[in-house]
Amino acid sequence: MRRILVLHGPNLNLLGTREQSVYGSQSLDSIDSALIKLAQDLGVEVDVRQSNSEGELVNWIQESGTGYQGIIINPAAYTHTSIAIRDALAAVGLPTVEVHLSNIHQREPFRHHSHVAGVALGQISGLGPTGYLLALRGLHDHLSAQKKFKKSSPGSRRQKSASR
Ligand code: CA2
Repeated sequence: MRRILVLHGPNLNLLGTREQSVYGSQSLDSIDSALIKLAQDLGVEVDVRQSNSEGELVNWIQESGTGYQGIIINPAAYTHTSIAIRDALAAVGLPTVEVHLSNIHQREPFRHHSHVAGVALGQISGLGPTGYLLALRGLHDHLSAQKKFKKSSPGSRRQKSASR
């Protein structure tokens, strides 16, 4: 079964308890439950983790090279500071979707730059908890398309050259 690693960065464990005007009222547990439910519907497995530590996130990204096919990550404040997380994602090379609850481009200038965006398949920002669900659907579609392409491309190339 396809396995997706979902990583939440620092302070996201506080969701629903403070700053509700920025991040909404939903708790991290309830976001995770909705993701797990969608994953079941799609027939994929999600492994969901949260850490306040940059090193722990880097270790998890490195370890995902075996046994996982994609990553969904909200690096939280590390989005704007962590070259280590970007380098780990680039090293592992798994398709990665970056998610932000708030629209980082409408906020303070220091939140406008993401170190992760340049190595991500895509970024979803500003759609609240729905962003995680869209990320899972998008990653699932991407992996399915990749699989189809890998299966069909050598054969179709052979067919094309044979018919010339
Ligand atoms: O919008 C997002 O998802 C962010 O990644 C959230 C980060 C922020 O540093 C990024 O610029 C954008 C902050 C997460 C902190 O979450 C809290 C939740 C409740 C109360 C306090 C912080």
